[in-house]
Amino acid sequence: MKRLTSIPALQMMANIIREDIITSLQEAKSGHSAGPLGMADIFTALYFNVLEHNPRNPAWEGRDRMVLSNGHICPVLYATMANAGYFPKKELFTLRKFGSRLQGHPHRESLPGLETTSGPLGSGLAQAAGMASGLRLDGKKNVVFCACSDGEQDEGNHWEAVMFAAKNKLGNLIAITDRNYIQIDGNTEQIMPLDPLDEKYKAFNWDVKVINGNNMKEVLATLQQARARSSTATKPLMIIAKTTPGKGVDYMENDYRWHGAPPGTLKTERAPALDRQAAVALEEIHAHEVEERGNWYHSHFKFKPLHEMKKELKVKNVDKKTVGTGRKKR
Ligand SMILES: Cc1ncc(C[n+]2csc(CCOP(=O)(O)OP(=O)(O)O)c2C)c(N)n1
Ligand SMILES: [Mg+2]
Repeated sequence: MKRLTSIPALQMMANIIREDIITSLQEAKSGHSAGPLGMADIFTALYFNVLEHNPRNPAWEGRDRMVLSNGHICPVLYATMANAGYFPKKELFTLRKFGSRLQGHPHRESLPGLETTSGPLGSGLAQAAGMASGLRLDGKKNVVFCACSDGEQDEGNHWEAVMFAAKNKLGNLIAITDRNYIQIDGNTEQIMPLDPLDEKYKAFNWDVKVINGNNMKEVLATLQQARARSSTATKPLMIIAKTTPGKGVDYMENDYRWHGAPPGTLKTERAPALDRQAAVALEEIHAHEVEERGNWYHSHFKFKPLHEMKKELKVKNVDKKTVGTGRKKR
């Protein structure tokens, strides 16, 4: 895996991934916007720098395990995997289509590179802790990462896994909470208060780090240090990443109603007309990128966002003929 090592290159990739999230959601006409956009920086840092993995050989035994517990944010996982080379970017147009390998919640046996099937919240950390424990028992050095959300920590099962991981001193387990303060119906603190979340993990005998999950410099340094410490650590690590839901699209940012809505489907006070929503989202992400770093990605073919590739990929109407066969066994 070729790593992106500079902060500007990683920030640029995160914005390409944001554009690809919007394009795939626009095509699907359903799915989740807020969480995926907020977590784009973290997934970029993981897949383009921190993880030991091989997109051309997804089942490579030496790989780190990346478990996505909050399965509904899979548009960010798919867009990141496509840009990293797990499958052709064109396939992002099949998100949520019948027969696609890119289901609305990840289906492990459909797509090589997925470690688990997810969607039912609260179960991913238990699966990741089981993997970490198994790897330790086998004397393996692989590290297990687990992304989870704040809303899913209303599930009791999550806290059983927290206790199991601490008891078994799983230093090879690194969890990342998307602390965006929203869940399906509103603000997390109004629905089921979680704060002080860092103190809770400390009390459960975990190491804890609180970061700005949209600051690439901080994200990268934290994830690199976390991976480096995991070979000797005797406590699991929780990274509480404070993110902005809907990051990059002004009319979506910090509005919980975009939790499960794609552009073009929801009228809000801040949103433009329905038929302009996807275009405005793309324009805003792109304008921000150009403002920060100039027009870099137009000089790199492989760094092109998906919506600009529609013509050259000859994508017309996506139907069953153009999507994967699904259920590919590994
Ligand atoms: C066990 C379970 N209960 C309920 C749901 C329905 N559900 C899907 S997403 C969601 C909100 C979870 O909050 P969070 O993941 O923090 O939302 P986000 O920040 O991504 O908007 C709920 C209740 C589910 N997927 N699984
Ligand atoms: Mg949330």
